[in-house]
Amino acid sequence: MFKKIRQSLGKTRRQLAAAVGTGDITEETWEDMEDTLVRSDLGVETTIELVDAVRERAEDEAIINAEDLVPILKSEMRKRLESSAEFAIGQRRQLTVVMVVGVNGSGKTTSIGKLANYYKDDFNVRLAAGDTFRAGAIDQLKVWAERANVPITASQPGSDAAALIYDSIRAARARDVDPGRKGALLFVDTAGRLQTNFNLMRELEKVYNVCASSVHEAPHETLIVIDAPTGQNALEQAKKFKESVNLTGVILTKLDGTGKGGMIFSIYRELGIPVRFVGTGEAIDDLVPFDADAFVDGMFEE
Ligand SMILES: Nc1nc2c(ncn2[C@@H]2O[C@H](COP(=O)(O)OP(=O)(O)OP(=O)(O)O)[C@@H](O)[C@H]2O)c(=O)[nH]1
Ligand SMILES: [Mg+2]
Repeated sequence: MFKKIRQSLGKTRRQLAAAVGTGDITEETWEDMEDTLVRSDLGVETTIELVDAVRERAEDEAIINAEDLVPILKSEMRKRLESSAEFAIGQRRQLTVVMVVGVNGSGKTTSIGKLANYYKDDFNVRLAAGDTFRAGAIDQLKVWAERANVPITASQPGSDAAALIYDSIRAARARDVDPGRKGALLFVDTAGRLQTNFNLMRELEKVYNVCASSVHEAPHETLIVIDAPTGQNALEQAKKFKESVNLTGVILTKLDGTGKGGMIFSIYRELGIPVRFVGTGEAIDDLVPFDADAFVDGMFEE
């Protein structure tokens, strides 16, 4: 399962292995470490903080060999990927509602298709075609529903997204809730939007509020899709989304296109929400649940 993440992290891995180096620790060891971490997209702040922490521990523990820095660096990295937030998918309830949001083209619809496929054995999954804005968006989600073999609730392009969500929740309640057996799981697709588009951001809030007022504690997860190649800019966008809706987690897509996983650290640092899934390609099974230990290991090991 982690093979895909490891492949996607190929570039970072080779760099990190080389960065720590071998032999005695010198001033250059620290400079190289810093350079490599920045180049792996960890961001300057995270990098400085990490290297300082590793350096302090290395001094405390009187470490002189560069190789011995690897476990320290790994444990400091791991510490920065901790989250106490429980993932709402998987907790027992009749109907779980998951909203998926983000800027245009980040991979929302594709990720929903993958998620539907991932969860369909354990839940009665339904898709809500909440992107009524972009021409073709509804048909695109229908194709994914077919591929994953799950039902979809859709309306006409141009119709009211909030009304469609309301209908989807009704459909899920009426047809997908299966007391004592599988719970219902509704994935809500939304139109891509720039955080600067006032009207579309209001629409997103409306959709959120429909979920909140129709289902107890919904949306149980509001996942923002961030594409890895967009880097730091994507984080700024995400911060703005956070001002409109209560984001609970991240799906990091297109990791296969960058080879750099360092952005994950900035997500934890700057957004304060956990990464839940990583997208590693365009196929239906190119989605991996995020696991911090495996991820950090994947950044180093061959
Ligand atoms: N390589 C790669 N491509 C991806 C991944 N996730 C999505 N894509 C591609 O990214 C493109 C955009 O994906 P969509 O799912 O349509 O993105 P979206 O966020 O729904 O787009 P809008 O609805 O237009 O805002 C498609 O060509 C996908 O195949 C991924 O993890 N890896
Ligand atoms: Mg879409």
